[in-house]
Amino acid sequence: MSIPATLLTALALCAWSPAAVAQSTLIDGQVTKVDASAGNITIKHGPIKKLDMDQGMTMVFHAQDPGMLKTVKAGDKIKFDADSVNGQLTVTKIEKSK
Ligand SMILES: [Cu+2]
Repeated sequence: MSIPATLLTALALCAWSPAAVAQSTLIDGQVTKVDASAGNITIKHGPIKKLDMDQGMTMVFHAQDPGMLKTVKAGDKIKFDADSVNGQLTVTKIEKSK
């Protein structure tokens, strides 16, 4: 008995797509300031099409989880994701880039 090629292709796509999607949605940036007491982080970032930012800029984001701010410091290069949460621009994910 052999597994149909179409099924193998479907399995391969399922395994592959989450990583591809995650990579394409992260935004390149650099931390310029961390204000842990206010729960804010200032990031110099590139264009963010989904938030209508066609050009790079430096701006303050709210951190979704205050713990995020302990993993980065001013000067760090990061990849991050941001969204508008209750009308506030919020960082939902941060990864240090190498
Ligand atoms: Cu911006």
